[in-house]
Amino acid sequence: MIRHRYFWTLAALLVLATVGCEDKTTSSDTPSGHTGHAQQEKAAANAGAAEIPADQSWSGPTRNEDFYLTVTPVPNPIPFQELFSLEVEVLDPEDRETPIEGATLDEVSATMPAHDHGMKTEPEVVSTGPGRFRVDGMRFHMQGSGEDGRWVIHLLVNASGSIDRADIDVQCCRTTD
Ligand SMILES: [Cu+2]
Repeated sequence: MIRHRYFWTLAALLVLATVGCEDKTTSSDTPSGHTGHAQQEKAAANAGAAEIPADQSWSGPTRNEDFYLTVTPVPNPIPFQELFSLEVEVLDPEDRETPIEGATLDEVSATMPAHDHGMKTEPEVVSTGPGRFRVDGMRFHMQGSGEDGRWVIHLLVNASGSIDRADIDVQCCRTTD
C-alpha cells in the first residue's frame, strides 16, 4: 500500500514535470491498471477548483483611474479549456455607472505569468453599445493551484485620446465534471 502510494506520487510528479506548458492530459490518457488513480486525480482537480469563486466577475478602476470597468466572464465562472467570452463595460470613473461614449477596447489578451505564455486563441472584440463590449474567443488551456494557476487578463481602453489599461488576476479554472 505504502509502496503503491509512493509510486503514484512519483508518477504524478513526473506527469506534472513533463506536461509543462502543454494542454493538461486527461486521466483516461494515462495507462493505469490501478483503479484508484483516476479518482485520486479527480480529487486533486476538485481540491483546486474549491478555491475558485462561483462568481469570477471583476470591477475596478483602470491603472491610472481614467475609467472604471466591469468585466464579467460568460459563462461564469470560467470553464477550463473551453471558449468563453467577456462582457466589458467602460464607465465614468467618478459615478461608476455612466458608460463612456466613444470608448474603444483596443487590446485584449491574457497571460500566465508563472509560465510566461499567453493564450492559444486570438480574442475578438465586438461593440455592443456605448462603452459596452463583448470579447469572444477567450480560452484558458492550463490550470494549476495558487500562483501556478493564475492568469492575467489585459485590457487596453481608449477614449478621446486617453489610453489606460487594466490587468486582472484570474484563477483558472473550475472543471465541469
Ligand atoms: Cu501555463
